[in-house]
Amino acid sequence: MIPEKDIRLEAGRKLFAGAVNFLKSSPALEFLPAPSVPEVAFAGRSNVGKSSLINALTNRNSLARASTTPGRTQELNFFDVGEPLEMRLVDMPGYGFAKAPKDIVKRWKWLINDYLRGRAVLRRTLILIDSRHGIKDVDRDLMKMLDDAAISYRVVLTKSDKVKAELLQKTVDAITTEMRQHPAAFPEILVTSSEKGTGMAELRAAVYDAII
Ligand SMILES: Nc1nc2c(ncn2[C@@H]2O[C@H](COP(=O)(O)OP(=O)(O)OP(=O)(O)O)[C@@H](O)[C@H]2O)c(=O)[nH]1
Ligand SMILES: [Mg+2]
Repeated sequence: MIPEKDIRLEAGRKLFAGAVNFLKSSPALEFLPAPSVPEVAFAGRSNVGKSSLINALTNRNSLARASTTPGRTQELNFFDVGEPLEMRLVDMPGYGFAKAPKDIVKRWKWLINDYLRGRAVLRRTLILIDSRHGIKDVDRDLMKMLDDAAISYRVVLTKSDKVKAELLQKTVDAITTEMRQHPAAFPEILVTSSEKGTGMAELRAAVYDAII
């Protein structure tokens, strides 16, 4: 018999083996695509690696625009996955970007919060956390909002290539413990590096799990 884990990994691989296409950018809620297929959203602080992770996950170099400058992604970007269409990935603007103008920060915050709270087809939000920095209070604010609204989310550590194995394990343990206190959080976290490809097979399986 094929182990359950291998079946999940294969399903995740297949999901992203076919077509992946940019659909549209939505600067405001009235421009969202029709809520016709399941969605998985990528949220996190500015520069945490959301766009890079979408590129690594889909094996495309520049599907989502990444940049060394925080504040690169300014709208909700939708990507169609599968042919026929199976799901959408949503790349979001970052939060917690101290240097951005106040009115822009406010606009992004409302856009992110309104989308996450109101989107019926949203199956899971992935909250990306930089392996070097761990969870910050802005991340906790988002988690609290999602807990209160009973919207399912899961933590994904990014840039794991930037920290030594021992420290990484400590961070994983601390975050796993913290996540147990959050009612809407998926208990197991994922560790990734878009740079090295670490954790991509697991992340594809996690996206597959969220939409079935
Ligand atoms: N070493 C390393 N660098 C990474 C990794 N993922 C992303 N980066 C770098 O981090 C920077 C930010 O990446 P983005 O993907 O643009 O981050 P973002 O979260 O989409 O940023 P905003 O759209 O501005 O919120 C870029 O310089 C990336 O090359 C990783 O796994 N390892
Ligand atoms: Mg981005």
